[in-house]
Amino acid sequence: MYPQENGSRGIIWLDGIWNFKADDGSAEEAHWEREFPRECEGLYVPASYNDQREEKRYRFDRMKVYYHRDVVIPRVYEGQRLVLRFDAVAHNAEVYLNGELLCSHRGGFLPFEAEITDLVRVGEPFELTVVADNRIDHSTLPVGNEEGSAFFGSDNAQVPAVREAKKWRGELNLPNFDFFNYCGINRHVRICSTPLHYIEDLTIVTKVTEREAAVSYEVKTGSSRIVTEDRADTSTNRAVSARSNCPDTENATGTASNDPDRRVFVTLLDREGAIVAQSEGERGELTVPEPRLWEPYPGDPYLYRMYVTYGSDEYVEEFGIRTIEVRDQKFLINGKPFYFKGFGKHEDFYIRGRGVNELLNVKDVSLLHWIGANSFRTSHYPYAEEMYQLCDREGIVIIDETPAVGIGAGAQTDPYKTMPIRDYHKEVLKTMIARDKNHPSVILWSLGNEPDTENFPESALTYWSDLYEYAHALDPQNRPVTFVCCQNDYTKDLVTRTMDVVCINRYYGWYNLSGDIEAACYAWNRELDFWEGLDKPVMVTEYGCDALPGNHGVNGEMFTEEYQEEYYRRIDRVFDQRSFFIGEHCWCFADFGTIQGVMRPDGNRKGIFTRERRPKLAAHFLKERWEAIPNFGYKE
Ligand code: E8X
Repeated sequence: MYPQENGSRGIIWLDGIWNFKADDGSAEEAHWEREFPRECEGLYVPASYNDQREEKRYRFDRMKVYYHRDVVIPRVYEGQRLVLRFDAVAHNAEVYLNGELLCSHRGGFLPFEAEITDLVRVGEPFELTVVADNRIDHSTLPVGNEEGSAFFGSDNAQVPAVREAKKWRGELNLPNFDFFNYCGINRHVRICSTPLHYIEDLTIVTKVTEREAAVSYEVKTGSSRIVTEDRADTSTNRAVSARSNCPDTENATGTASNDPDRRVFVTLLDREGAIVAQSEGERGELTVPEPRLWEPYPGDPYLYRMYVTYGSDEYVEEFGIRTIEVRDQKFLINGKPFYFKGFGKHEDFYIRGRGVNELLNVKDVSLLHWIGANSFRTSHYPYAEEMYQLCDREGIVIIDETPAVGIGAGAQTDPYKTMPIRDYHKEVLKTMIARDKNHPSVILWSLGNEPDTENFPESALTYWSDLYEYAHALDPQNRPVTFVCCQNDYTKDLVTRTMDVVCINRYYGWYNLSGDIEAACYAWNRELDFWEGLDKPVMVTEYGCDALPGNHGVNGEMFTEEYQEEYYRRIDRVFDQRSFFIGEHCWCFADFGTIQGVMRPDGNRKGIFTRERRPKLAAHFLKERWEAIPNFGYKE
């Protein structure tokens, strides 16, 4: 559950300057987790560490880095359950409290937490050490490039001197994906307090009928481990030399069902704060007569609030009432055919790297409104939770993607056999859906981006079908499920056509048919002929070309702003001819940092906006186009 400050809950923010030191090879032996070196730097949290200082290692080395700080919990928190929460640490993390391992976590884009109630004493300082590991390989999501081959273009690996030099260089930390491997404590760190008996989870599902909506809810409650006898399931938390801060563990035991003081009450409020419906119990169904539906901007993204109490704990969740359905090659929101206008994005900015950036989120959503977009995909990983909250409120539609990028497109060997990621991928999917399930803005799950589906189509089908079923089973709202298909020989691909929405990334006129937009349009038409017969709605989740801002030409050639503008103008006309074609996401919203390479002049420059968020020429074309395309009924 997202942390909340309210009448029953408090937050101690641990954002700010932390002690920082990159492992120089001696960390393990010298036990930095217990004895943090006095010679260290101050670095800002939350943000990637890579660009905060000029140290070359911070950008290029494969390594662990150590963060450290002292924490004191104010005495007013006496008797409360205390949980240390990390919104995201990339990629793998270990957390130590006073030198003892508190918890560890795999993956850099989802939250994790550990209860510390009995491990700390309020009013007395303790030490926190976080070890963040930036290593990427075949077992991580996103996937690392263990072969060390050039990601884009040729690296002349057949030349003996090149081969020998690569061997001499040894292990690098290369990505199998096209964004900079920004790492560290990328999102907020907080200590969150709740009462000892607390609301652990809330699930909201809405159904709309003719004149009313049924809002069903389920509340999960929990108790601090200091009041439950069985602590076996939190055994990663080892005892630390501090005694419990709760004096009254005896009287506090009990469960929700047998204690009349700890019942669940639920109140449903409208936007103005008026009570719409009320209920009691851990699950139930509330009726909203004549509901105001959540509609994408410029419609009204109306939000209701569910106020839950359980004993002395309380929690408020904003939610929307809306329906989603895929039917007859259409994507229906509230029963109306929706047309996706927008982008693939990144969490990426100067200096902060992939660090949470709420100011930039506000700016980006504002630019989405400005340009007439209604949606984006969280390419290529789940974003910081604050972005989803903002989009709920601003009426932006989200395709929510797991960090499964780099699963062997173009591979010589079957990645589904060689990469040990199957179970982990499922785990990540589960955590993402659990985290984001209540957001009205989230309308489609993406299982991953551009895996191999062409060289090992059968293996791919087994792998992705399993995840597809799993996602449907996990989501209480049962949203549509997709994955994003790489430019490939679509006739060999067996997976893409099995998804609820066909999402394709295509670079006709850029990586192939380079510089020839006319041929690109022709190719698009041939491919769309193919999809037309397959009875699924189709959208493009990436298409685009690099444009260097300020680079112009009368006859637009590659890398000019004119070429990018013409590319979109002419290809978009092709999309307009096809009724089953339900949306266009340009790649990319803004220029972004990535691995160096011969095709990456100061990053990936396919942005419609520059990295500092200035519009390129194509932005003005898209604004004109998208302002004329309604959210609903465009292809009717
Ligand atoms: C690109 C994009 C990349 O940034 C994104 O993360 C995934 C890529 C193209 C795949 N899709 O290069 O700008 C290239 C396929 C070539 C046929």
